[in-house]
Amino acid sequence: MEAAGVPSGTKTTCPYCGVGCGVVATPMPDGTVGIAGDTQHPANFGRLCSKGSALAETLIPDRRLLHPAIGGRKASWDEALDLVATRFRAAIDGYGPDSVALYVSGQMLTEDYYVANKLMKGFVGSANIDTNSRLCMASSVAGHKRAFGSDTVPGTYDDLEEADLLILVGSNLAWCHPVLFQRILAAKALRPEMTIVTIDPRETATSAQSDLHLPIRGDGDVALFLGVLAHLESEGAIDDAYAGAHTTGLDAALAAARPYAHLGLLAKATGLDTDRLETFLRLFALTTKTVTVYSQGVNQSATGTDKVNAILNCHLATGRIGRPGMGPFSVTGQPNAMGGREVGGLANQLAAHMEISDPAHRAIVQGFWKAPTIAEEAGLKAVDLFEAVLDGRIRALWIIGTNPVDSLPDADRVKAALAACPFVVVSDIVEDTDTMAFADVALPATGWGEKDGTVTNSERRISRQRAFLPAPGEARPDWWALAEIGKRLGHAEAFDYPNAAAIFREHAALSGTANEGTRDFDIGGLADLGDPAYEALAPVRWPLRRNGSGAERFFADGGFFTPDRRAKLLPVTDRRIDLTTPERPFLLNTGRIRDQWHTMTRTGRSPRLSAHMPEPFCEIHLEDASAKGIAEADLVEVASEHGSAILRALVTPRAPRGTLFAPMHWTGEFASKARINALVPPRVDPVSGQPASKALAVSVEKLAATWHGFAVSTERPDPAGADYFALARAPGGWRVELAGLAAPADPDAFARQVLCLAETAEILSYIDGTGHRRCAAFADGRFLGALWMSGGPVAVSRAYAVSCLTGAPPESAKRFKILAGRTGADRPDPGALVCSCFGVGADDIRRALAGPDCASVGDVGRHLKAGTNCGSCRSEIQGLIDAKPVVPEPV
Ligand SMILES: Nc1nc2c(c(=O)[nH]1)N[C@H]1C(S)=C(S)[C@@H](COP(=O)(O)OP(=O)(O)OC[C@H]3O[C@@H](n4cnc5c(=O)[nH]c(N)nc54)[C@H](O)[C@@H]3O)O[C@H]1N2
Ligand SMILES: Nc1nc2c(c(=O)[nH]1)N[C@H]1C(S)=C(S)[C@@H](COP(=O)(O)OP(=O)(O)OC[C@H]3O[C@@H](n4cnc5c(=O)[nH]c(N)nc54)[C@H](O)[C@@H]3O)O[C@H]1N2
Ligand code: SF4
Ligand SMILES: [Mo]
Repeated sequence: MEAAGVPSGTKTTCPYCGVGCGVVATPMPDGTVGIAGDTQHPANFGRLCSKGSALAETLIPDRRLLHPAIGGRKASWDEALDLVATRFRAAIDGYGPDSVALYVSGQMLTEDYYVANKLMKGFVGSANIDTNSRLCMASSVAGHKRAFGSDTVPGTYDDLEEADLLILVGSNLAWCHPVLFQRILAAKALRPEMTIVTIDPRETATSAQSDLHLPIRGDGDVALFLGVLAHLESEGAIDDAYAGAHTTGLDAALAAARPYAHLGLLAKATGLDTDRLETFLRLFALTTKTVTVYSQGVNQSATGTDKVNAILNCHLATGRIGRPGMGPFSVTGQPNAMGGREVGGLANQLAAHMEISDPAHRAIVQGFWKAPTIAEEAGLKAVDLFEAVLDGRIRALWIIGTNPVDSLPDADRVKAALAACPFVVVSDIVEDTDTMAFADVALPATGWGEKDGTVTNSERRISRQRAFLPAPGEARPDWWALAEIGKRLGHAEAFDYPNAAAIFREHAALSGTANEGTRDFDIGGLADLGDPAYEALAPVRWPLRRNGSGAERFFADGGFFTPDRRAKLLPVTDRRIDLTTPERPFLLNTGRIRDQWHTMTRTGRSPRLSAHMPEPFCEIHLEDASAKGIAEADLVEVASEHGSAILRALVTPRAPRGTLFAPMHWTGEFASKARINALVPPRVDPVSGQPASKALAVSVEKLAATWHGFAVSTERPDPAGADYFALARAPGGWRVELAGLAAPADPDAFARQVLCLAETAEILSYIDGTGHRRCAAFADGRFLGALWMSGGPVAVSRAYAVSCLTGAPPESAKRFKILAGRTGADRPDPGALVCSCFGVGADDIRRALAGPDCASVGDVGRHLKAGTNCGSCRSEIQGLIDAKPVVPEPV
């Protein structure tokens, strides 16, 4: 019972990563939303990471797309939908069904995704629907299917806690699946004998908390797991009973692996030293309860599918699969990567884990949908699909819930493709993404908190996302817009859905149709869920068959979904190639940071999340940096054969020699030139079609900037004219880093422009003896903003400058203090933000550590509260204790 006047919370699911945490959201009378972890949700039991905790800050009206638009002009839904249907119909009639395409997203709800797939494959009659999961999970899907005959994740999160050996391959779990990582650390605290091994070329927040780090050479993973398999054989650790009864291909796989039994060869192929290799091989051979978790360091590779099978081979050969504490575990990135696979959202799938290439499956789906047609062969995979847009084969394209101008490889070519396409529709929640700039028709979608449906997390658990806010403006759910087009294309009955529940029931019924245990994905048991039961649906793991039977795990006793019900071991080979050239001698690795989500359209709205790493950066080893004359905080230009980016150098001993790392997040909206995919070539895995986003050859040079600047402003700053800028939200306004090749002709006018000042603003400025220019602006005693400029990186305390935006209006006598850009002795500088929940900085933590009774992460928590809420920063705190910072700190 809620007390009178206290609003009751809505149980929903976090819209970010595939951990799939339960959230309780409570709209407050003052218009804000209270966010808490759902203590009853089996994914998180009440925990949330920094991104989940900050969800309320992203629910702001700023820049929301609120109504449909045609060519930038406001339009009614009817007008916009009629136009979409007319243009799609014209293309289909004139050029065939394959002349239209959908490009969708693992962030759509299952119900949205189901309707999109049904529309294309059953009613348009083309499989030209692909998804950003192609950039994310495609290699895992392909590897699973090659080995298991189905795209099955066999285990559960409990297995990660129960394992004696937990191997994290190409996964920065501490930052990318933080709550799952916290669960693992909690399990390890209870069972310290549990061993965590991280396999990643870089030192990361995850490797910092592992027992063993294997700093593998990029793409050395196939060789490493061939070495594991060979070692398992030589140690007699193959489970002959399991392999004999439930698998095929063991002999060929062993033959392919045997050369890697030679430690010297293995060391050469992986770049690892023999000591660490021997330790790891011994651990793997001796530990029955082994779980191998893998993520984008595996999937996003030209050898991604082979990496997956090399890992699966080792688990199949030892029978370590489907039993508690054992198994391969592909963690999913997006909140509904799994749901998308369940509905068949990839161009080479059908629906409900059925195969487009199987006539019997096609007949089941077509019959169930009562569809006039059914796509008979796989459609174009993402990279090829955009190539077909560019060369005119695709004449009408609808993009939903993804931002390909930033996230696809060769991203400037994607821009060119969209510019060339006769008709582009974009459904989003934000009005000005880099992709939206190319929309002929913009359709406003309801976002998290406004829409209703289901998502499936990494352990096959289906959870409800529930609405707790009204839809803003004219925003409508994506499934509704898709169904309206289905109706307008003449299929009123097939797309007549009253609500999301009706779509879910249909999806569940299809999964149970003609199944009888022949397909892994079966939620037939949910096909008769009434609307109230759907509304109340508690998190549930599939399979859940019509007869009520389910399965906690798959494959402990075989029962694979291949024709002979045996798994297949594959004789994979190491196809790694060296990509560097004398002109481009560095390898660029790309990935994620703790507090941003992809292209920042949501997390970029949160001042709290934007404070952690507020600029696009590039990690570089200190010896590489010194050889190139690059100092800490310099700006560098990184260039590939496809494009270039300007990034802040973070010089660190943690980066491997010869390799740079840059985040994937920054877009044209937040930075001048940091769209990292402009550099990434469209090189894909030959089996899965997944881009190799983790390795490309680049050059790096110091940018010849003659001036640098930093500003804070209550208004969104206008950086026009700067060769480099990086904008970020801050409490009370914005912050921006600036730089240029030539000094602004009129520095005062430039300051006015950057700070968006009216003529009436009072400006205080001076140039000090070293040529540093400082300027602060006020109106009616209120602080409006300040700009600092100098010849080199600006040495101003960012934390102090940002705090001026929310502080009390300064008395006239104190205004000059702002120009100094440093706190007084009375107010110590917090330093670079570490704990975003409590706003604790690195210098705060160092001061606490220098004092008495403070030596551990727990002590820091007791003194400063840092790390005691979401726990996402605990590895960074440990790094400060070890005097080996996990995150290189900007000035
Ligand atoms: N904070 C945050 N969390 C997220 C997301 C986000 O945007 N921000 N996105 C979500 C999504 S969609 C996804 S897919 C996941 C991704 O989650 P992760 O896969 O954990 O994240 P990444 O940073 O892309 O890459 C992981 C690691 O792979 C390493 N790596 C690169 N090349 C190799 C290699 O050849 N071999 C090995 N073994 N490792 C290599 C990189 O150095 C990197 O540390 O994160 C999800 N969670
Ligand atoms: N270089 C490099 N590139 C990468 C990666 C990498 O590691 N390195 N990782 C890849 C991976 S794993 C992934 S998953 C992709 C992610 O790349 P994207 O999918 O392009 O990234 P997002 O920013 O998540 O885009 C989601 C879009 O949907 C919008 N949106 C949010 N909610 C809704 C909604 O309810 N309905 C609709 N219609 N729109 C909504 C958001 O505003 C945003 O514009 O990037 C890939 N690209
Ligand atoms: S770990 Fe964080 S981002 Fe992922 S679902 Fe949980 S709260 Fe959301
Ligand atoms: Mo992803």
